[in-house]
Amino acid sequence: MAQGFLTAQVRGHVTEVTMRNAAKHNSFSAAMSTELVDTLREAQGAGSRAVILRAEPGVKVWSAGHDISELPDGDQDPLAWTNTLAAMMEDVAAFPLPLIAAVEGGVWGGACELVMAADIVVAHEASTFAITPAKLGVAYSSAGISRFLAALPVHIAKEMFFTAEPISAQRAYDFGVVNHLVADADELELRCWQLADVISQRAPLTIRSAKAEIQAMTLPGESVNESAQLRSLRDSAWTSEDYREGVRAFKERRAPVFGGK
Ligand code: LCV
Repeated sequence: MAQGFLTAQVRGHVTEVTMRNAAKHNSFSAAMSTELVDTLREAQGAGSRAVILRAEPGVKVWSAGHDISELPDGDQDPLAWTNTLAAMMEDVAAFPLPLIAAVEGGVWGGACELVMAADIVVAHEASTFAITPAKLGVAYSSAGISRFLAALPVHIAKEMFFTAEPISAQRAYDFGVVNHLVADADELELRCWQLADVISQRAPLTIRSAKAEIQAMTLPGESVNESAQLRSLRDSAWTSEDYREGVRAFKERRAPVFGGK
């Protein structure tokens, strides 16, 4: 059921989805995550052959990632918690149609994974990209990390995970994460629609098959997620005092102080 965090516009065989919760920097609450998945399914059901995902023109933040107010507080068992953004990412990654991310503004945390999972990325040259779990003390899922590694060179992925500092759109372009850099919001829209229109004139079954093949060849299967050692490392972060400190610090608008336990 749509909650109004997103709108969809259909033209020909293309659906353009716009994130419209700028007041919360398009952070992904459970409701917005569900709405995105539902909207993508509707686009597919309506016969679209490509989808553009964008924010409203002129925003400073494309998306601030997971809605931090919905992360578990630390006084509840995080292992019993359902990570709604991670669940959304599974559906986005399995989405069979070409997904074009039209990026303007800062892209943070889980939203950065969303951009990495898109098939084509067009970005305003002032955009930035940051992978932020080390600022919050959370452990990132194996499936999520595999999506970063499918898009980024390994040393860059490590630098981004370890520093949590944003990189520029130009750097992202240099690494091949961004397909096209554009100078303004009009050009962003135009370039995305041009790409989507061309894609929608090509053979849909060929594209669907190519996308599935590329996903299968660039992303590992379930076995990595099931590693007991990795699971134990993730659990030790989720149950740590540092995780509680990271979330508290965001809410108190201060820098976190991590003790490593
Ligand atoms: C809820 C928010 C958020 C937000 N959630 O504006 O990848 S992981 O592991 O890190 C994963 C768990 C994840 O994705 O976590 C989220 C990662 N995201 C971040 O670290 C970015 C968090 N946001 C920020 O650092 C700032 O908001 C930026 C730098 C993006 C923009 O700063 P600015 O001063 O322009 P505000 O911080 O004032 O944000 C405007 C409103 O949006 C809320 C924030 O609490 C504020 O709400 P109020 O107006 O009610 O105070 N907001 C921003 N990000 N991720 N809420």
